[in-house]
Amino acid sequence: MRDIAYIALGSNLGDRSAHLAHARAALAALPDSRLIAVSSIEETDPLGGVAQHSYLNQMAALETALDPRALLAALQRIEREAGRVRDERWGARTLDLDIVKFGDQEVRDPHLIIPHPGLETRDFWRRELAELGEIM
Ligand code: A4P
Ligand code: MG
Repeated sequence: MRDIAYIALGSNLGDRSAHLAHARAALAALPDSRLIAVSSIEETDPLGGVAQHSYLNQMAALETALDPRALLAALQRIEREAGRVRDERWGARTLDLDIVKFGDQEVRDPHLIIPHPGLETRDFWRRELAELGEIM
């Protein structure tokens, strides 16, 4: 079965638009998947209280036959390729990819929660989803 996954792209370090462009190309190249739409890019103030640069955020709609765990593994590989260094939680990052929604699926694993809990509080995610025609 193919579902539509909504993937949040975020970058606040280095060439932010280049990191988002890399992420879009990498998503489009995933196996058994088709990048069907992307929202406009928004510049947003950093959440989380750690002093850092503003973010560029964007939402992608990916039709995929991958299951949520396989998709998470693929996204983490794309983050690594973009040179992300995981140090401080909520800290600056070249590229962050989060699965915001995945069809109607709900996942409650220790390492994967779908829908993403941040959906409740991140207005920019909700705006971007609305732009893609996704009704919450
Ligand atoms: N994980 C659990 N559920 C998911 C999911 N649905 N999608 C786990 C992706 N990952 C999920 O993430 C930590 C762990 O979350 C992963 O190992 C995965 O197993 P991470 O990307 O390694 O670390 P992080 O991003 O620093 O932490 P976290 O909790 O994911 O934070 P967020 O929610 O990603 O927030 N401000 C603005 N303006 N814009 C932003 O995009 N992003 C963040 C990061 C902070 N401030 C921001 C923004
Ligand atoms: Mg994250």
